[in-house]
Amino acid sequence: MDPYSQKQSKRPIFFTAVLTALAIFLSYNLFFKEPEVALVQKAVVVLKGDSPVTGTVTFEQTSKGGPVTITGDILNLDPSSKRGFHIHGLGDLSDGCMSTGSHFNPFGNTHGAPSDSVRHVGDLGNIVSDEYGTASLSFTDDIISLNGPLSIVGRAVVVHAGTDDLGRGDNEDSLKTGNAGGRAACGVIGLL
Ligand SMILES: [Cu+2]
Ligand SMILES: [Zn+2]
Repeated sequence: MDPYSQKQSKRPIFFTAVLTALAIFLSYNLFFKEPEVALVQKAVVVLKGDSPVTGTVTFEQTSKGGPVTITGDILNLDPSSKRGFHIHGLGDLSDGCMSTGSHFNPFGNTHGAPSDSVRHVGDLGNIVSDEYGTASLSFTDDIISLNGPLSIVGRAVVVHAGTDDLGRGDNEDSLKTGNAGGRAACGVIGLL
């Protein structure tokens, strides 16, 4: 074989390789690479309902999968009591707090305490009021998020009229609602 024809025969292989690499690069970028979206770092909810309970609660997250810090004050609760505090799945207040659905539960788990490995994503336990009926919140949660599929933005916070038994009530409802009773106040979580 003469050198000229040998040189020519390598060209199609070279171009096929370049085109294949290009196709892989483009399809990776089009279909697999996560688009970079700005991190949601802060959200807020204003609570009210068919009871005197009111409040404002702020959520903060500094990295995508990192813990969420929850701060705020909730007023006019029963003095010195524990009251159920959850993220419910829907941001729908068309029928007041009743239309916010049940506890945010994307994994189909049973109800539990915030520290349980099996819990609803929305299970934030109880808030505790002082002798004046004020609960000052300052805690973190590792499960809820302001970003990605576990984002609570657009969903609701519900403060209940009773105490969440954290799934330890030894009855069927305990593993669904924690027997936390009526919905004293609620609000939709929005961007801040
Ligand atoms: Cu609830
Ligand atoms: Zn729950």
